[in-house]
Parts: sequence; structure tokens; C-alpha cells
Amino acid sequence: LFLFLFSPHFFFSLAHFHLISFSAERAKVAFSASLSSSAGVKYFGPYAEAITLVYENVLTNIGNAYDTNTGDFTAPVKGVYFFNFVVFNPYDISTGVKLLKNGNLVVAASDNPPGQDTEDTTCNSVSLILEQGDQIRLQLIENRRIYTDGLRRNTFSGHLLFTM
Ligand SMILES: [Ca+2]
Repeated sequence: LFLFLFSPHFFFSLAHFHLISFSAERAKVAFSASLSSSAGVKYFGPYAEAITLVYENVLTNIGNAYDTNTGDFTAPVKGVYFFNFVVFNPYDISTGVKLLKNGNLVVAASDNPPGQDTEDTTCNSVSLILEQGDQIRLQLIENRRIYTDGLRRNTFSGHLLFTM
């Protein structure tokens, strides 16, 4: 033990441990983004295959864990994260969005076309234990559509609740 305490390996381990605990304690992760920053009307879908939705209009992105080029959220530290997404679509085509963790479905939200009021909103939320590097993304479900305009009714948010 005595020899180990004064070995380079011990000091490396000590430094490494402090580095990890320091970064985990200080981790601050929170993002919110809407699907489009433009006031113009945009439709996504319907497509035969699911596509990743890129929420390009960042409102908050503390820690830069959400990538507005790819639509991927990458967990910077192990912890419990809360995600919420709100989906809006009007008119005559059903809407639906699914949340994936490392490519696998976790939860989804969908809605059939409006009847009389011509507006539909749906949402879902989930708290997940993520390892460092785990990825979360939202995809438009196959054969569904999503619509956006200047009112920013499609949003995606994620927050680190606490590290583990
Ligand atoms: Ca409906």
C-alpha cells in the first residue's frame, strides 16, 4: 500500500477521480428549441420512413448538449434527464413524433386530424437515466406530418435533473 500511495498510478487515479467528480458536480444542462425560427409556413412529411426532426431555433442551450445541425442531444454526464416535446399540426393529415434513445423508441405522441377546430396539439414527457454519450432525438413518425410557422408551437426541451 505504501508503495502504491507514492506511485504515479495513484496520483493519476486521484487526479482522474477529482476531474470526473468536479465536472459532474458542475454540469449544467438545459435546452429548449422550436422547430423553426422562420415566420413562414413549413410542412415536414408525410414520408414513408421516419425522419429526424431538427429543432433549429434554440431558445436555451446551456452546456451545448443539443446539436441544432443534427437534432441530437448527447448527454455530457451520467444522470437523470427530463425531456418534453409538444407537437402541433393542423388540417387533414395525422401527426406523430417519437423520442428515441440511441435509436430505440422510448415514448411517442400522436394525433388524428382535427375535426372542426382545425388545430391539434399533442405532447409527451419522460425522465430517463442516461449514461455519458447517450443520444436522444425526435423523429417524425412514418406517414405523419408536422407543421410549423411563426407561432413556434412545436418545441423540444431537455434538462439535467441531477447527476448520478
Ligand atoms: Ca385530433
